[in-house]
Amino acid sequence: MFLVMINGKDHECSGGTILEALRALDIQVPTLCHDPRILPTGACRLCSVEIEGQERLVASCTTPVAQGMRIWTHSEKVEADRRTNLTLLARNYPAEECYDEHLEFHRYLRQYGIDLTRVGRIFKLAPATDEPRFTDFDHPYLRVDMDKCVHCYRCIRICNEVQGQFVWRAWNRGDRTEIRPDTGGPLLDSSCVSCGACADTCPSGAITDRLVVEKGAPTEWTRTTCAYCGTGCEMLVGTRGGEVIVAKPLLDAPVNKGHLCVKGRYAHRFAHAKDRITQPMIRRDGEWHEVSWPEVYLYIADRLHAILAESGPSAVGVLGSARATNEENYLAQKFARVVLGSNNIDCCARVCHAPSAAALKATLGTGAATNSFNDIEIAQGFLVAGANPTENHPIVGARIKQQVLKGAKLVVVDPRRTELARFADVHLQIRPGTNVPTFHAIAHALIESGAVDEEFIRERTDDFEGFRDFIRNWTPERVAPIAGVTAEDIRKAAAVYASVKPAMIFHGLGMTEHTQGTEGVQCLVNLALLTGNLGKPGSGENPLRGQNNVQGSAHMGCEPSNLAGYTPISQVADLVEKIWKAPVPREQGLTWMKMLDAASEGSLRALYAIGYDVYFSNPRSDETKKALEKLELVIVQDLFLNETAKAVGHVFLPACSSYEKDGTFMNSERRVQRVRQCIPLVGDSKSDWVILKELAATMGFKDAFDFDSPEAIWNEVRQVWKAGAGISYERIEHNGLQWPCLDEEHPGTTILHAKQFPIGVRANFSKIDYLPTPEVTTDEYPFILNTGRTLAQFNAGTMSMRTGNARIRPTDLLEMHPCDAMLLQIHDHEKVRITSRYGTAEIPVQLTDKVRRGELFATFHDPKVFTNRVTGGQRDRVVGSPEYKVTAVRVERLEQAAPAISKP
Ligand SMILES: Nc1nc2c(c(=O)[nH]1)N[C@H]1C(S)=C(S)[C@@H](COP(=O)(O)OP(=O)(O)OC[C@H]3O[C@@H](n4cnc5c(=O)[nH]c(N)nc54)[C@H](O)[C@@H]3O)O[C@H]1N2
Ligand SMILES: Nc1nc2c(c(=O)[nH]1)N[C@H]1C(S)=C(S)[C@@H](COP(=O)(O)OP(=O)(O)OC[C@H]3O[C@@H](n4cnc5c(=O)[nH]c(N)nc54)[C@H](O)[C@@H]3O)O[C@H]1N2
Ligand SMILES: [Mo]
Repeated sequence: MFLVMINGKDHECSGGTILEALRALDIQVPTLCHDPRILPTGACRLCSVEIEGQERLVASCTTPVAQGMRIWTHSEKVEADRRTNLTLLARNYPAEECYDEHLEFHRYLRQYGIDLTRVGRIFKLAPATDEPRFTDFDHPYLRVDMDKCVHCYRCIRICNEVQGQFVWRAWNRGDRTEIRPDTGGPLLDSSCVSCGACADTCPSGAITDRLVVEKGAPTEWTRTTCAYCGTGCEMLVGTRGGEVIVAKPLLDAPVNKGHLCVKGRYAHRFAHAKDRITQPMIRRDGEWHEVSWPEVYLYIADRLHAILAESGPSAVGVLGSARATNEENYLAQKFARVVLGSNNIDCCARVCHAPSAAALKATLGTGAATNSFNDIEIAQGFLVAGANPTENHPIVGARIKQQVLKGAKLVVVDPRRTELARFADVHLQIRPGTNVPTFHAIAHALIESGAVDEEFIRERTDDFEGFRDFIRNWTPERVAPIAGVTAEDIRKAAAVYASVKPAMIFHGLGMTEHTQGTEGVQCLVNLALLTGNLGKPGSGENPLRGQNNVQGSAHMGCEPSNLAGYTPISQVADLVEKIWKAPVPREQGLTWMKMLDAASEGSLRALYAIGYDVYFSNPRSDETKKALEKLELVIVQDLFLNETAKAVGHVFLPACSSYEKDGTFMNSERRVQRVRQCIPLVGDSKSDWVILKELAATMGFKDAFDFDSPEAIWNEVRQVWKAGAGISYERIEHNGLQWPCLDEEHPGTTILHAKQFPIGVRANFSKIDYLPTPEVTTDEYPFILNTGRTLAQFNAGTMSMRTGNARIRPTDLLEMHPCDAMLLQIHDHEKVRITSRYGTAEIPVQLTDKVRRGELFATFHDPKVFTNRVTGGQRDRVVGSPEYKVTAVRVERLEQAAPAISKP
């Protein structure tokens, strides 16, 4: 503690800069170049204060407090200096600007009585150049007018220090200095990722949110959690007249710490899209007819009762929604089990990270990420395998990137040169589908070089000798030709990962969406065990989960074999029956993939798909469609008439977006966070939990579903799921809590397995045989197609395609190596046909050397392209997830008459 005198009064402060001390004491000094998210520079001098004994004023943002300092924050000298500095900053500012209370610069001008019309006349400098200042009024979200720039450099610094994009640059020097994007031209042509951090920090209105300019500043702000990916960013949603205008990141949010990406901040206009369905509908003779809610409930009840009476509970299936809340997913599985009497309940974790959950549960005992995002800043090294976080979990990606820029080591294992791969010490550009041998070879190299943690192996693992014998044959030399990388690089990857402690593993779908998805993840766990990177800060094995609440959806029991808490039915059914006052079915339920098989065979007759566009997102669309067409009743509950509803839907139930509801989401690091209603329900839509409750009541189960709020549902979840019992709504008013959280005193768990695993003190290494996928290239199908995501679009595209993101990324693209394209005479952005053994699609090509020759990468967000017409039918051997990442295809030019066979 330091004793200081401020403005004649004694204070104690705990150190840091003078500015931090002043802010802690609520003593306000103006700042223009300061933002707590970036390093202080002391450039604007507005925060300067007088310190007795020092002749010159000092910038409080860069000067540390010292014992006995006597500080004057508003002396005459200080205030005069501020006035002069502000006047100089204002000299070229447009005199006609109207006062905007949201802009710090405007507030200071007013506070210090600076009249822009006069300043200009007295001080305006002759322009140093004839070139007009940079403007950009064409970007869907940002509006740039550098006439209003006051050279605080906050945009440059936040872009560098938080997002790590380095877009904004200072061009020229002295009075000619001007801030422009890296390409000098419009933002859409630059490397900008539209995260909006620059607009968020700009104090003078030079970079602003376009919608705020067009629609007016929000009048209300509501704290909630982003509804896109599994990162779980908390934000303030700004609304005006019942419309979402813009979101602001929260500084105190543990996940995103004052940052958001293009989707969370801007991609929300889908909620107000003209084609949103807000009235229930029934399809008769091919035509959709609007009906009332009571009518639609009666219709569904009749049809489901008839099917249940004839064919029993195995003939119906329900899919929960990874986009809806925990409470809604809990009710969805309760609906399947109590109302329909069926364990045929699943969610899209099945096609996504079910292999991660299974692998982590089998090897370590808990099917979830071991560590937290806050470990990123502790980790000294990262292994990122089959994940592209700077696009798909952008806040996580930005945090990893910053840590790497500060010196942390990075190994990337991915067939494509992702953005993170460019920052990596080693990029193993392996062939799709070769994770198992690659990670075995890394394990081999770790053991061979002695780079293992012997103490950890001794105390926390079993049968290391057995594993060492098993791995002996998996030499980097043997694996190199299989994976298409050099033995040297494999050894280097092992050495880099083991060279620093602690090191974190993050993995994505490049690990799971394979025939050996679950087993591939088990091989990654081997590496964490060998190097002792488990149970410690900055370490662990962490799947980057997909949607906002996919972790929660499965965890709430939208899973054929597990009830809430991801606990096997046999273990908790008795307890659950007591709480539900209803029997829990014990028959093995069907996974989503098995439901589809059953639909093909005719034994599944009805499907209730909540917030999951199954026809569009499943692989091998033609087969999927054939199976879905056999169903007698397909109920789609969504915001939009999605591809499933259009193709095979019989009933449509209009759900509302997460801006319109209350509840909780569970993010990738096991954190349960609050979702709050920001705008009124649009039209006649309803929250999923209300629909489920009312439908259950119509079907005769009023009592079991008699909840009057999401909180009431959550409190039942806490009774069923022991590890979540301590997570009350009251406790997660801010920031959320990570499970296990056993009671209301429990602080939550940031790091799993610190002292032991739920399966015991020791874990086992997995000895997995490599079984190459049967999906192989031939002369007819010579390319390997890999599929995945892009920053600006999200999954089925139902949401992101209905926002300004459609201007940033209007359609899907097929990444192809320029040499392959040259041989096939394909030009950049030419539309081509890709054909696999399963189907065909037309898609524009993007030439890039991010992919290797012979390999292609397509996104799958645009229904006009329908990439999944091409993907195949192989599944993960353990949990059945589709092999989206490997499909043999050929590529043809559209204008070619005869289908030329293309050889890479
Ligand atoms: N912008 C955006 N963000 C999203 C989504 C979105 O659609 N758009 N979707 C959300 C969802 S549902 C999910 S599940 C997550 C997914 O997030 P990610 O897991 O990052 O998703 P993908 O882009 O599908 O695949 C990641 C990487 O796996 C690589 N890969 C393919 N095959 C292999 C292989 O055999 N081995 C290895 N090591 N790598 C391989 C691909 O080249 C790709 O770069 O993103 C979530 N976030
Ligand atoms: N080729 C290829 N295909 C893939 C993948 C791949 O890598 N390659 N990845 C797969 C993966 S990982 C996933 S997760 C799936 C994703 O596939 P889907 O789950 O089908 O896609 P989403 O876009 O996440 O959203 C599903 C639907 O939820 C609706 N929705 C949004 N919010 C709500 C809500 O609150 N309530 C209700 N009822 N509905 C809502 C949306 O409008 C949308 O139609 O795609 C899979 N398909
Ligand atoms: Mo996903």
